[in-house]
Amino acid sequence: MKPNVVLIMADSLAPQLMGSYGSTAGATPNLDALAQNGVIFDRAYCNSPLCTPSRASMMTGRYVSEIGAYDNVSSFSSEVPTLNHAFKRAGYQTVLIGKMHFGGYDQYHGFDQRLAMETDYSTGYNPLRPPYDWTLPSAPNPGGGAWMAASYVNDKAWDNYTHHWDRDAAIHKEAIRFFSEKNDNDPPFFCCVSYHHPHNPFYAPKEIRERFRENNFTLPSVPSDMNDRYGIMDKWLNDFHSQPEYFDRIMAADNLRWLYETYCGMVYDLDCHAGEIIKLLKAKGLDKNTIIVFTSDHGDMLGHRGMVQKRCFYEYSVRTPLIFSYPDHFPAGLRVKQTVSLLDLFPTFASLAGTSVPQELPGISLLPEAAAKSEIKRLQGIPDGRIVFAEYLGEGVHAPCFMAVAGNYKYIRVHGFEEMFFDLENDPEELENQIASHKYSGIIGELRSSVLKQFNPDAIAVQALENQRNRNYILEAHKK
Ligand SMILES: [Ca+2]
Repeated sequence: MKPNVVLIMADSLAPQLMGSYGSTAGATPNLDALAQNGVIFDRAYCNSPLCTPSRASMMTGRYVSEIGAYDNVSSFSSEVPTLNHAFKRAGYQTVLIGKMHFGGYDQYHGFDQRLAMETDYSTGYNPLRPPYDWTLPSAPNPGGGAWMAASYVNDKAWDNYTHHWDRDAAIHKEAIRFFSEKNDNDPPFFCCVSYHHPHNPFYAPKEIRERFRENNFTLPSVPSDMNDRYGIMDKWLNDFHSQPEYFDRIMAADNLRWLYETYCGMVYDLDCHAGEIIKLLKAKGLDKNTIIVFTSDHGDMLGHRGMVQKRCFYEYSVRTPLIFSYPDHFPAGLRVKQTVSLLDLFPTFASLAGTSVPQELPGISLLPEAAAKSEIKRLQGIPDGRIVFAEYLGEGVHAPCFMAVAGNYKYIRVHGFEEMFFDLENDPEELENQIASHKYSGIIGELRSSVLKQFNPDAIAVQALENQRNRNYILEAHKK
């Protein structure tokens, strides 16, 4: 009997705020228990730290430059197979409950059914979304305004912003109904329940926020010369996010406390929802034959390095939680240190469903790691030092940007402009760019070659700019 797969997704959840990843905030008791009974991937990365591209790349198992899903507006072709098609070929029902932020007309991409569908993001290709143009000077987001750095300041503007809260409640209601109606002799299903929390703007009801009042958060702080440490990509993104205007207000101790209390309140709400799903699956007897996977599309900088939002390749932005739970099949409490990425979900799910992938994909099945500890040595494991890549080809930057991470080393390439290199073990806050350090020249060389072997930055720049030009042409047409 094929196992059901339930993928629970957060949006913008930095794993660093979860108990199972070391946080003491206590925002994730249910997800921590899931991790304790399952396999937790310590070093999981998304492959493009922004909603639409991250999700498109996760769903297709391919890099966004290959499928044209560059930013939050661009679409990818309905002819690119997704992991849904793998499930469907194996006889699964495929259901999406909640958010997926697909760009373009195809809002299904192989999902049989969508419940609690987005109402605000992308209910079809909207050519009137603000255009992005890498050839224009660095500037604040033309369409973002209050959603950028301003939303990281406690100025009461968001005190009554209940949209994400309400939408998540609606998504959750559909999820509970869906699982309530399932029985263990039904055909297998793949169900993705995808919430908004803890995506900014930040709002949590007072009583939820106050749960975290006494917590001794380690709040981010930056050195006084932080401005000199920013690379070109940081400066572009800070401009795009209007970070310079709000930096002092964001980084004030009182404000950071509010930010972390509220963020944890949103994470807590998400955790309660996940907990109810897990409990319901158990009550229905579905837990024995259901794999639960938990992840997020990317994280949020939350003031680390003085930055906000995502889009960049620092740990708070590009890392994601990744937990697999399949009691009696996967080992309990296995912590995988190896670098993995969301591209690995497609091959993993295809092998769980017992079907093939459509073509050679860059990801690998994580099942060897998820199998019993004693079996790992026998199975073909993930080679040490595996390099994981990410791209950023969206709004706010002005050239293709790439990341390669292997072990504790991270290489960033802003094509045609700059390279950066960080030793995450000695410098977890990523404050010391070691690109010129002789000590690391060998590793830097290897990571640089790996990026240039994996991607063709010049060709990607041409494609991305052409895509922007075409969309701007259409936008102008619609304005007449
Ligand atoms: Ca997102």
